[in-house]
Amino acid sequence: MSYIKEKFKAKADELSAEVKDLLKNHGTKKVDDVTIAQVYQGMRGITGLVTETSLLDANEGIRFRGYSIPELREHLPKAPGGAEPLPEGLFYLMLIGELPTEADVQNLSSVLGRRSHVPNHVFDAIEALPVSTHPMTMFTVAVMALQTESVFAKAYADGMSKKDYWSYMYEDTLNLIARLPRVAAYIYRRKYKNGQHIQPDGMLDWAGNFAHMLGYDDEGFKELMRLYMVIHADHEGGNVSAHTTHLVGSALSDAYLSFAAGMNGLAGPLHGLANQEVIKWILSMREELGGGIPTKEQIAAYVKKTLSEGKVVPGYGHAVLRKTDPRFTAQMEFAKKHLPEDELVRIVWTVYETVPPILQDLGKVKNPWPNVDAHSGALLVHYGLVEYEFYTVLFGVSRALGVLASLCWDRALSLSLERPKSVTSEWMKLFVEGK
Ligand code: CMX
Repeated sequence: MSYIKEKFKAKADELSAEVKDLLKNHGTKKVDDVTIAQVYQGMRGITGLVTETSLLDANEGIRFRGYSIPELREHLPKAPGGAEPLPEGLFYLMLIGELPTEADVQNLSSVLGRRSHVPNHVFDAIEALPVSTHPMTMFTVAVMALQTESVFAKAYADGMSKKDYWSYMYEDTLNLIARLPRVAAYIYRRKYKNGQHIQPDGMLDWAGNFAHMLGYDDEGFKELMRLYMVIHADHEGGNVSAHTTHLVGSALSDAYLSFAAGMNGLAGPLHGLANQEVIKWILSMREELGGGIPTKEQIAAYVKKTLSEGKVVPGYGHAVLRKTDPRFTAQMEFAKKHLPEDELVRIVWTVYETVPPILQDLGKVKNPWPNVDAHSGALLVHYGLVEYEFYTVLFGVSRALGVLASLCWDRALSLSLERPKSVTSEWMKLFVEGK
């Protein structure tokens, strides 16, 4: 057994014993009350899940095992000559609960490199789809095709014991994370670069190699990919992609089945697809206004037009956050350092100065501030990755780190099949009448 796996097992055994005690001594203690509004309106704010890897505060934003994004940028190991954290380090932190050393991260990078082989039938499955297929559909099809490689599914079919679930889930998790950059890069090169594929570079880190296989060897882009893969990785357990992965995994579906399900949720425009919607919205605003950087007045008029057409302003608002998303701020800092004069970036910043008061004035939007998706597209366009339909796939590759680390914890803690109670509106009416 590898030392990282052994460490995970030791941590999991410790926490399992604590959870057992917690359930035995306090299992009947109430953590929440639930209102009818919450039941109808997306279960907002109901504490009903346990996710170890990260915790979201409405005002401060996300913390991964207690570390904020600025702290991660400071403390996680970097690539040689680089300034951004390596995503392998964040994965280690989410899985083990401790900051990794340089050696831990190097070890994880080479483990992922060794496990990254993608069987040919996965590429054949992608090739079977029309080139016009949305990249997120290609991505989930490819993940489903990879499911043939699940060691968890094989072990279950052979009759594995409950106490070994965590071990096979761990193996599937590392194998899947290792393979995703190759799969995603294949989709990109097939759809947008005439199928001219680029072989992996085994000397590079996970995100650096991903940038290389996409066809972007600029050091700035590699740094952007490392930061991008870190900030999109996890956002506690209730968001659609994380919750879906966890829910499907609770049926003992393997990591491939569970992750593919989560990715279908990420592909929705109110969740991960918002990153493509933002850049589409900005580009059509710029085109409609005749190019250049629009003024605040022009942006305000365009926002009001968007709202009057019954649409949302993409990249703004959040189900939990109530302040500017620190993932937005991290990208803004990256842009200030590397591309402060970029026109699209300047538009993103002017939109940031303009949109919040307009949304606030609507009186119904709970969070008028930008989320992670409001900034990412402008950075990608700067380095030449202009094919915005692909952006959610980048989000998906990153999100694998968090949701799959969580899936390992789910099996290690023996979390149950998820099965909340639902009622009909008829039931609700009778309940209100006290019947
Ligand atoms: N533009 C216009 N209206 C908005 C809005 C926005 N950016 N954000 C919220 N609203 C509206 C809602 O549509 C809702 O209107 P109705 O009452 O008419 O249905 C009202 O304000 C109240 O919504 P809320 O409680 O503030 O927000 P929710 O928790 O229901 O939804 C979210 C959160 C993210 C879906 C919503 O803010 C939104 O649609 N934003 C734009 C899409 C987006 O950027 N999504 C990405 C989120 C991050 C991610 O998951 O990647």
